[in-house]
Amino acid sequence: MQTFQFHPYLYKTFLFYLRSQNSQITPSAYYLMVRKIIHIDMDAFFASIEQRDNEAFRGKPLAVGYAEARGVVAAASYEARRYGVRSAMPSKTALKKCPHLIFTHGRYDVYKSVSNEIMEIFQEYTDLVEPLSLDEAFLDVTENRFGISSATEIAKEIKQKIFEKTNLTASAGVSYNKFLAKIASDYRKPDGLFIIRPKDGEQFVETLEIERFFGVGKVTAEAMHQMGIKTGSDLKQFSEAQLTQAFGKAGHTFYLNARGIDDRLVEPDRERKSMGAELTFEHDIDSLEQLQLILHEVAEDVIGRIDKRDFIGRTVTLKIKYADFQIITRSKTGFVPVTTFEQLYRIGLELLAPIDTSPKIRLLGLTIKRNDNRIHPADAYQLKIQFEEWKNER
Ligand code: TTP
Ligand code: MG
Ligand code: MG
Repeated sequence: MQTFQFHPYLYKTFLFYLRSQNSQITPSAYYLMVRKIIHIDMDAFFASIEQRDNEAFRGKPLAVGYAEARGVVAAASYEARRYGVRSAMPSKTALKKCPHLIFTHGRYDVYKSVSNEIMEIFQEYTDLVEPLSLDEAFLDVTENRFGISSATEIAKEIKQKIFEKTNLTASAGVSYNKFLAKIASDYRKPDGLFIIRPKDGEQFVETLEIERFFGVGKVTAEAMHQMGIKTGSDLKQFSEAQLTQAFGKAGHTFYLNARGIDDRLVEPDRERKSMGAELTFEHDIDSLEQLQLILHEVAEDVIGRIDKRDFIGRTVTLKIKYADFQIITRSKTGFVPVTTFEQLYRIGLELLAPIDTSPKIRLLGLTIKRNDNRIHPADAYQLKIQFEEWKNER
């Protein structure tokens, strides 16, 4: 069946638009907006590389790190894991669990170059690659360079290519959001491939231990246990208000994740956090009209510097430096990415209007900053208007 495929940002905007219309998303509407996300993670990464490059290590319990008193295990081979040896474990403990554990020192330049090799493979499919560490990344393959409609097919190909190029195995998770794709990649390790389909996501999450949820560390897990929350299904019993009261902003995330929903975008690493420009005037200025002209110039400069496909900043910051070198900044965060001169200039004017221009000013700067892409549903009503605006601008 052919489903609609949205550009990831359109997906996002549309999702919030729907929510603003009717606080509940119907399953069918959600299905129409489905994204295809893959999470790939190398198996026992450092340890597998050492086993690949040294025959003596193959099939043996191996730890990468220092065996000395204060050493810790960076990576453990699967053979070592059978004895309970894990990453971040003190070497002393590891040796107690597995007395014949072999230690070898890390070769980080080699790990980095293997990492580059796998990242290159990901890039063959899409620009939307978000590396999380040397050995793993998210890919949004909703649209991909080969027009392959099956994300599972892509995941298989990638695993194959990684093996051909590096002689190492990776595990892949395929799903419709980051949260589930990451859990899926871990589910059948090593050399695994696991798919969580949209129709199964919510049920899958019910059985999930709370420790596996995104953002649940030791402290949060303990707090949840106190509340009687052990699994996703326990978590679901709590209202959004209860969860935000207990966990602040994260509570909102837990509420959505418990329903298999995760709106975070795959954000390419090379996407800059912010892009800006500023101008120091030859002569200090105190007229608003003149500042507006300068704003015009600076805004053009900033827009000229951003790559419109990749940069999705929504926060605009105006910086003013007075003649006495005092600096003030004023920011505004909108609901759609600022990508055009008209948008940026308009927001810049709004920020400039209330600023005191009676003391002389020596510098004006303008920056667009990338945000995390969460928008609180309470703010979502605004999107209706902005969605229309955004459509017109396309
Ligand atoms: P991971 O992907 O977490 O682990 P892994 O690849 O060794 O094993 P798995 O098959 O479960 O994915 O981390 C990747 C590499 O990062 C790992 O090989 C070593 C390094 N690392 C550390 O140096 N310290 C740590 O605490 C962890 C978790 C990893
Ligand atoms: Mg790994
Ligand atoms: Mg990893």
